[in-house]
Amino acid sequence: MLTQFRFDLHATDGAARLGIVHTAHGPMDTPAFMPVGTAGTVKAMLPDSVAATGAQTILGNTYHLMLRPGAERIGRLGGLHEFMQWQGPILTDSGGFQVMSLAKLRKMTEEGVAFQSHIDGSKHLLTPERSMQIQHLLDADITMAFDECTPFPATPEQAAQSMRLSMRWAKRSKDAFVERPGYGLFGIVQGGIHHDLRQESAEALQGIGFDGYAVGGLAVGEGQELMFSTLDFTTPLLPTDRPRYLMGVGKPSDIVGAVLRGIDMFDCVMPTRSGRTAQGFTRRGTVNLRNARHQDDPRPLDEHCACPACRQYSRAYLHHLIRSEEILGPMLLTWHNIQFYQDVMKGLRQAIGEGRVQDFARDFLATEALGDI
Ligand code: PRF
Ligand code: ZN
Repeated sequence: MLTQFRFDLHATDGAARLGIVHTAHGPMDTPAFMPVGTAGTVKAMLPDSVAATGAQTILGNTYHLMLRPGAERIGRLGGLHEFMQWQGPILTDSGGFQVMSLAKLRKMTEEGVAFQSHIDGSKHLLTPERSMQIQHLLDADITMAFDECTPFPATPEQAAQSMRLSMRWAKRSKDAFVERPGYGLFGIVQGGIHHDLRQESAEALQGIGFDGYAVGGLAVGEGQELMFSTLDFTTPLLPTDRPRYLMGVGKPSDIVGAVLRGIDMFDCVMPTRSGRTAQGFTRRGTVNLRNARHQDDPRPLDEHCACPACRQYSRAYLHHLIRSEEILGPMLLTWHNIQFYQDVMKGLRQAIGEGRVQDFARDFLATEALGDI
């Protein structure tokens, strides 16, 4: 029997939700954090190590993979799961967001975005139809609609124009998406920080009909307070029987706050990127392992963590690896940070299941604010 793409909502606690997304490559317990594997690798991690942290789904990027090694090549080699040896679900971003932040000489029209590669200057055109085709070649379990992430700040007129273009692209994405059992397509709500535009966008997407709904255009410089207030009026506009995904978020406190506001899925480069720059997440906030205060410290980075970096090594050793620019330093810190994020998600899921997510959030934020000792 083929798995149908499905979202089961198991419990709610206030606006927070406990559920499971079922995909062709297995389930994802929600709220979920999906580590970023932009270029066909979660940087510095073997796929088995990523899975060992409890991560069930990883993210891939249309933009990067179409440029190198090419979507058709990955397709011929059996798809992204086979290529990178990740057995679980893969969600791919549609490319629009990355084109705007990375590509050179971009030209956006109704048709799509023409741009030059940041790698070799080669010319490309990304349209909703081509983005769907690429995500199919990659064999993404969850395909994202092609959108424009409205920059912040934007005038209400700019935000409206940008959102309406994304809604026309969302319709073209849906028309080009090939339905297959276990595979889903998510629409992306845009509209900046404007209530009326978010509502128009949420309604337009539900009129088209998607398997899940992402909130895009946040965490682009507006700050946590505006992001939370935008979520406060946006998530109630979304159907309760479909997963909700907050794109590119975020810090642990952003995630905890967004789960309280009804978000089910997250991705962010923060745990992986900061792991490569010597930053470690702990229950008492972040720690910079490059700092000399760690050089004689025999304690683990986080005594509550069961990852290899914390189970076997001292802060002094991690500090030594960073200072010596040894490859094992970023490897261990990345593993730890992904483990930390997965432990936060597991804590949130347990708390929602037991009806104590408000207490969990309060304790989490209070402990984080204590700072490292
Ligand atoms: N759209 C897409 N990808 C994204 C975003 C978006 O708005 C964001 C915004 N935080 C991150 N990644 N397609
Ligand atoms: Zn650890």
